[in-house]
Amino acid sequence: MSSDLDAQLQAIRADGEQVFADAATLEALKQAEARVLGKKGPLAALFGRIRECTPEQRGPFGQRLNEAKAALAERAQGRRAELEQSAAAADLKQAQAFDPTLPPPVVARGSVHPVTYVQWEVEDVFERLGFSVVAGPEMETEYYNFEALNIPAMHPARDMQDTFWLTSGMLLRTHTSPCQVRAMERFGPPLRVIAPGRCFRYETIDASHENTFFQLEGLMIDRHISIANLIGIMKLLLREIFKRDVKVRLRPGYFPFVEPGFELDMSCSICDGAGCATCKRSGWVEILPCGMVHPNVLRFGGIDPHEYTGFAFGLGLTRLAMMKYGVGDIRVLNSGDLRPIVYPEKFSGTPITMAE
Ligand code: FA5
Repeated sequence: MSSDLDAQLQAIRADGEQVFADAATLEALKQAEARVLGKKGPLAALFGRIRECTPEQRGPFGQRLNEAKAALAERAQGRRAELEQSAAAADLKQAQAFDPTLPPPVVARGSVHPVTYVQWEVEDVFERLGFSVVAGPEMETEYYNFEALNIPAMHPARDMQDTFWLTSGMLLRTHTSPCQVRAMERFGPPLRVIAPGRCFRYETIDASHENTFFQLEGLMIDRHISIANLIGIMKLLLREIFKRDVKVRLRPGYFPFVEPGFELDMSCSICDGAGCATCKRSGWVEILPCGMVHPNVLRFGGIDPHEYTGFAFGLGLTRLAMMKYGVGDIRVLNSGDLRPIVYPEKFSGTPITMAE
């Protein structure tokens, strides 16, 4: 009986050794161990058959079984060490293939919107002249958008700017001019501010009119401010932005919040003044209305018009971007066209045009 069991024991041991040696992965080894050495394995079954031996044979056979079990466990452990070593070597190889000093892959990130870019340029010019950049709310009160700008409720000038009214009685600001009285109240005279921002008008959209567009308000108040200051600064602005002489014309313009008021137009850079859809065949684009702040507006801002004077302007930022980058249709700028514009360097050189 014992020799039969001995033969089985040897076969199990030889088989186990082979199975462990063949295990190619740690997982395969784990499964092989469970199969050969586990509670339901062939070795455990042989332990159960000790009772079939004669009493004299039991001791030595049990000892041989224990030896075989220990030897197999040792084999499995040896194989595990080998597999762990080769896995670590593979990890190391992979780690060496990763070079943390290499530059990352280039990811296309789009670029700054042309209106934002031109806004930065204008801000840069005015900051150098001692102006501060301020912001006002896009959702405005009737008071700041109209009344405080000398446009009372029944004034016909309210028709100049078709308004998106909100159910709350507030409105989406139709221009950045509400920032004027807000700035006067907040800072008092003397004062130099610009206020870039989004404006909204309920109007028919065409190549040069959007219902959502950007303006940049400018306001300078001090003693002895005159039209000469206004014109000097407007000229400097255009020269700095276009980096060349721009053909402009100044004509009288009516805005209830300035007196006198002007319209500053620039020669259309899409058609070079010949006339096109962007300039409505006139060759000129309205870009920079301006004027001397009306005494009533100064009063609304708590400033004595006998002591202080000032000028204000409302630069059409979106149109300025169109003129600068040759965008013939304003709708392109709100269209979500993500073609990147590569600006060579902040505030220098001419960006690649979006016009096709
Ligand atoms: C005004 O909005 C005045 N608040 C400007 C002002 C400020 C005058 C301070 C005097 C003193 P106007 O409605 O003309 O004015 O608009 C100013 C500029 O915004 C225009 O010259 C034009 O460049 C731009 N603009 C006006 N409406 C639109 C529109 N629908 N789409 C794109 N740009 C527009």
